[in-house]
Amino acid sequence: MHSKVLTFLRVGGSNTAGVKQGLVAGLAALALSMGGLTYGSSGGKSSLVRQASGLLQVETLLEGLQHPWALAFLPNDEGVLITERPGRLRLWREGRLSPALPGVPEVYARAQGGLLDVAIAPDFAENRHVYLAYAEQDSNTGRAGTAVGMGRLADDGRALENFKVIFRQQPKLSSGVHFGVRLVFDSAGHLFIALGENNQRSTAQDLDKHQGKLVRLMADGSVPPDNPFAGQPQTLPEIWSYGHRNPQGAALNPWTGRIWTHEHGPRGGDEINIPQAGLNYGWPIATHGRNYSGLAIPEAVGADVEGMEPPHYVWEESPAISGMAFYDAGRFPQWRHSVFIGALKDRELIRLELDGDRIVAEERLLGELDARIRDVRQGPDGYIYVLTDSGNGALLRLSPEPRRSQ
Ligand SMILES: [Ca+2]
Repeated sequence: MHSKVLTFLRVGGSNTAGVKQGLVAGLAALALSMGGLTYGSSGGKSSLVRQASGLLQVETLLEGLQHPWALAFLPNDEGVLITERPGRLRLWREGRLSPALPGVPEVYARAQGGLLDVAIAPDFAENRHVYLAYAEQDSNTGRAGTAVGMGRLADDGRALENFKVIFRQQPKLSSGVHFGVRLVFDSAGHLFIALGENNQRSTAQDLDKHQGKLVRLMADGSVPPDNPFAGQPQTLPEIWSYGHRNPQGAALNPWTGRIWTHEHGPRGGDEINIPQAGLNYGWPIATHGRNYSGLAIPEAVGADVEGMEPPHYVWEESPAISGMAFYDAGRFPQWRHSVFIGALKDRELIRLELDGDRIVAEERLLGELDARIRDVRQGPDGYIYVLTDSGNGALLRLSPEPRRSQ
């Protein structure tokens, strides 16, 4: 809202090693004026987006991905793991993309299903554990649900070994939609799994089902004894919070240590929540959204219902949000204390400015790319990385001004 994107021009990636900054700026200005297209130091296309706060460089590091869904950075410059929804896990390292890693489980790759999120263990350096979330089909009923497992990244990043399922959404109710799903660890090492309600609305309120829940596990899949419903009858002990619809964003707030999630509303009512133990986040009884037909959700009582938590932030019109990253690095000083969220329907990158937990401004970026944005992360180098969702999906890197080579 404050720094609307004004123009978008393809320009020369002029950040060759050793070129002085002034020359870089000069070439960038020349390329801007010419509207030319060349390749950056990454070997990919490079563009500049002008916004109120200055120029934003957008480098296409990688293209040709088939519906990429998530990325996870490995430590020590070991590269970036990328999932593709049809069922491939690949490693991008030093400008090269690996073939599909062997050892990934079979996935239910239909409609919204497939290989979805990827996360690395907080103690990856010791155990090399990689976590995958994916859609899995029940061969008896034909219905599908979300599953999570972990394996060991072996053979110098060329294979996943000893993959073991540590969580299965029960029961399986999806005929292809609303699997969620995002994985995130808190600073104590708990694994949170944000699960969709499989488009079975009322199940989000059922504590004996995993649909529409945020689940909290130990890293090995066991249930933490202090989970809010552990030991209670007719409830599933993995549940942390409930009443969620279809969450596709979850991230650890680095300033508070609390997990934030977001979820798709139906028509309207996409929301951000800061889920607390044992609380009800409303769906489908409390919602700002309506059915796609325009009619009210049958179970809905209103936007705010007593005993249910209102969203921390809500979009009355749905951008269709996916992926979430808090930004706390120094590359974009003006964007510190922001949270970035991808938008699939609105085809933009959303930046929300924070004052404490409060969201005080919303800015839309990258609209000129006209791309569905599926995931966004802060890289270990402090730049912002984005995945676009299509049959020719891309990995993009955002940096301020023409990015300076080392
Ligand atoms: Ca809600």
